[in-house]
Amino acid sequence: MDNILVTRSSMPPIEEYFSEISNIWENHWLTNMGEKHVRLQKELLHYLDVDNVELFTNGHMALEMTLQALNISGEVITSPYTFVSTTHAIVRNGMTPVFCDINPEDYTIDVNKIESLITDKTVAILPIHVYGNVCDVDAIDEIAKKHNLRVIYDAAHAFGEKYNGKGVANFGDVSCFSFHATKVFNTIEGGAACYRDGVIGERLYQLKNFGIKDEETISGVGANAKMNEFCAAMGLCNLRHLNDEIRKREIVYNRYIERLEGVKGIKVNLIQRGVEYNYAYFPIVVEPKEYGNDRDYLFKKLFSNNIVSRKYFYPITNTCDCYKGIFSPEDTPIAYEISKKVLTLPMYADLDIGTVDYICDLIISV
Ligand code: T4K
Repeated sequence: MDNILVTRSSMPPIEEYFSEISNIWENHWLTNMGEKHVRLQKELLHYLDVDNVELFTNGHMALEMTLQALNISGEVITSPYTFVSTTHAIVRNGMTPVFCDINPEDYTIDVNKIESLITDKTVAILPIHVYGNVCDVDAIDEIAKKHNLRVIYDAAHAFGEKYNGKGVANFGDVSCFSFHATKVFNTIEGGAACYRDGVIGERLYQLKNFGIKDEETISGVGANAKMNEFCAAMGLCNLRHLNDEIRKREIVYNRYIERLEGVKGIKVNLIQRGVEYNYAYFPIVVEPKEYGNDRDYLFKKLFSNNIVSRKYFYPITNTCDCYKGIFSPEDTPIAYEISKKVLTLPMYADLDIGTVDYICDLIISV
């Protein structure tokens, strides 16, 4: 049996992609906001149910440039239970991450702990919609308004989701998505920032293109984070199949739930009320005392049976080598604890139900 990996990139039929890219050989336009870039941007406005979107070369640059575009400096309240990109984006902008713990139900930032971390240096909150679980956007909005803070959502996992009928990127000042190969929607590499304020949009557009305003005006210290035409073409193709892909993921999710919900010591991730979910990941939390073995044991057992699960998110970012001695995991005990117990099981549209059953049998048989 070939290894079953934690995910597998969605790809359109090869003929569809060839057909999409074929006119590039006529117009020779490869990058710098070409025709496919413009079309994808337009289609995403509709799909994401937002007013404004800017495309990027990847999700990380969307986050980094968003923080730069907001023109802020000081402390940013965030959570360490995420991919290291979130924390790096703050630090690489010369700002200080202040780590807030998560809640143990859905692993998003614990809104009851945010206010105690606010100081006179706090300028923003950067919460993460972890695994597609939507943060308590209403409470965050209230706190931000009360303390005059910016809110930037790391929505890398939440592509296409709705909360109470609204596109998830309509909350906060800016929401950043990742279109990486491993995501529900991919453009090979890619990302986007959805924003409210037109001034931020203008800055984002310039920053991703060296700060160029026009041929003779360089108004910002930008970099290069433009999405090229081949990536945009992949996005145009993948978007046509996305609803089907999400329905297939839903079938996989339902089977996992059917088999694993109620297994002693295994906590599954349930869909939140009011959320139209995208089935991005399938995390389980292993409680060693009740399960009889710990997460690492299960990881190895699955691995030796050709199932390559992943420990998303371990280590939490405030324990990464590059941040050791600067931050302490003791500040975020719940995130620290869950990071030692979590395992993300294979999840993708084409994962067959027989394989899901095989994975569940292995988990149950421990
Ligand atoms: N914020 C959050 C919360 C994020 O999760 C991420 C990215 C970002 C920000 C930053 O967005 P980007 O700048 O990446 O757009 C992966 C991804 O590289 C990363 O995008 C993702 N989060 C993170 C959670 O996971 P790795 O190191 O685990 O990926 P890798 O190469 O081990 O791949 C995992 C599995 O995916 C493979 O076992 C098989 C499958 N795969 C992978 C690749 C690269 C494919 O099927 N096709 C592929 O091309 O980081």
